[in-house]
Amino acid sequence: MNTPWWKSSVVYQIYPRSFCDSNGDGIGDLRGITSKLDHLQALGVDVVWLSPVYRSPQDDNGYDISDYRDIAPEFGTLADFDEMLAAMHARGIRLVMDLVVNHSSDEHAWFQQARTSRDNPYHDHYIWCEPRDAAAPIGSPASLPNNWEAAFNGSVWEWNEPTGEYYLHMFSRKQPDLNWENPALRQEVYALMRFWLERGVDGFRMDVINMISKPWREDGSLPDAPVVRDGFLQPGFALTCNGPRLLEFLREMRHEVLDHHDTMTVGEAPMATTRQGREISDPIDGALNMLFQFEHMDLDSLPGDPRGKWALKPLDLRDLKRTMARWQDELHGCGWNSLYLGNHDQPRPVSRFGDDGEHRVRSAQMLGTWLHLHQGTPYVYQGEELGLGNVRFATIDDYQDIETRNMYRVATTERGEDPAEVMRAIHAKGRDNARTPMPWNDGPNAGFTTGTPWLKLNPSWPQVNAAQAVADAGSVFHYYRRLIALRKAHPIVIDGRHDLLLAEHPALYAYTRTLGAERWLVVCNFSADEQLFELPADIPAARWETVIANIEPAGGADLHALPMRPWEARVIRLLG
Ligand code: TEU
Ligand code: CA
Repeated sequence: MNTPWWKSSVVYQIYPRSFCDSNGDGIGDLRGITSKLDHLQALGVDVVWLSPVYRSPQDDNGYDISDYRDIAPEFGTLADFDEMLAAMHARGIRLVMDLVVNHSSDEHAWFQQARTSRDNPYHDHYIWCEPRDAAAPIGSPASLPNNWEAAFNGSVWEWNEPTGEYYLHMFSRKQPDLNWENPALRQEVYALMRFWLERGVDGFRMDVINMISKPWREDGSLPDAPVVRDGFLQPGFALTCNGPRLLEFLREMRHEVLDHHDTMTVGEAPMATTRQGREISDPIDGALNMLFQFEHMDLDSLPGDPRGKWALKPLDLRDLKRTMARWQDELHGCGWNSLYLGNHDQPRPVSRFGDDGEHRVRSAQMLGTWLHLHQGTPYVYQGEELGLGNVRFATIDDYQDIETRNMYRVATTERGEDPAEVMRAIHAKGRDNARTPMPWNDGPNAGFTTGTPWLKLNPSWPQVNAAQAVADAGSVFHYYRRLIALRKAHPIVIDGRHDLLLAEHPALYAYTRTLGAERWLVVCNFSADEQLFELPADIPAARWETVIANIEPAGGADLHALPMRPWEARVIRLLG
């Protein structure tokens, strides 16, 4: 059976605003991306996932789209896009666009029309609700259709005077949710997907795609969320993920669009379970090739705390083992996993799971080994191949992200939280950690721009930049290049069965991959202390050889008593 190209591919995510600025306005752009394709080709990636570049007021940095068929002027033009795509394809690199169709921008022509009248043909492209109590003041708890809090704070309901009703926005008030119950809206989405596929694009990453089916009740209302904190507003996210018609809508999208093109699709699915992962990525009855699930992204937050990801908790490695093993084992042979530790919404992995100080390079290489040797399609987020870490800006004024700034305001002014504690949470989990401009060299502004960067650079740029990494044979970059090459050369990395070892060890993470008679052992030390790895007695290892390691292996080692140095990673071929 021939392996689909997206199973053997490594994907590189570009956040265009922060990748490379070609015209000195301090904002990354399409021509900047085209100028850096040598870097991607040297790394050996096969696909680029490009975060949104469509026309947008940039309220949520492009995840609020006002024209799905045009390029935002700050990123360039459709001609620049075509030139970039041709240059990628000429190098054998495919392009996957970011499809944001749970919501549009409020500046989209559809919404501008929809909000004028209940009879407007575009009115039902969006989600409207009457006040719960018509006599209550607009915006008051008695008036609001339910108690859901938006992801970026405040109610999910915004009043629209011309039609005398509220519209739903799970994110910012400038991101009205689209009404997928409306077949006409769904056909609009399929048409815009065809527009990009016919332009040569190779697939889509689908933004919060598991939120498109809302939990409507018979009476046409959306139920209140459970009360988990004082006050009226409660987190509503969980009620809108994995709704009743999700699979139906996705299968329709596959039938209408995806089956007619050779595409790769990955659906962003907060709160997805392995069952949903299996259902949606089932090659026969499913709809998408894989999901971005979030279980491993929630392990360092206090479970059930209404502050969500901002309620910090140290990671227990055994939790990571349990969740990763479940996703590996339950999708093996029937679905497909994405593999990621970072993206534009998540803090930098080396700061979150490794050591961004003394052992930055080694721990970044260990994390890359851990991720890339699992079964699935790995994603490298820009800067991860450099071992780029988090930033710790001094004040909230240095942060740009709407999610961070809104949370800071509400936490410190409405909830009376200590600003220093809130800044500590922002340093650990803020999305701007991943959005600092890509450092290319040790010249002015790290070669990102000749102007003033839209967001401050990570101050590590004189030491941590692409030119330095490419020149240093021991860098994260060259180690990632070798990891990516492994996937090309060895079918076991693509198709081998995963088996977790040492489930209860608090610092060593070990698993095997087995394909036919071949078996590989992956051992990673997720700690700053030396650990002793002891291969379980039932695994024969009379002969073995190291496939790749981030530290030169010590001679005469015995797998049944193998010292693992701080942040050491080793991939071993067991020869029986
Ligand atoms: O993110 C959806 C999502 O779940 C985020 O709210 C994420 O969980 C959170 O930011 C983690 O702190 C997608 C996009 O990736 C994100 O950039 C957008 O802001 C969001 O949807 C709305 O489009
Ligand atoms: Ca620019």
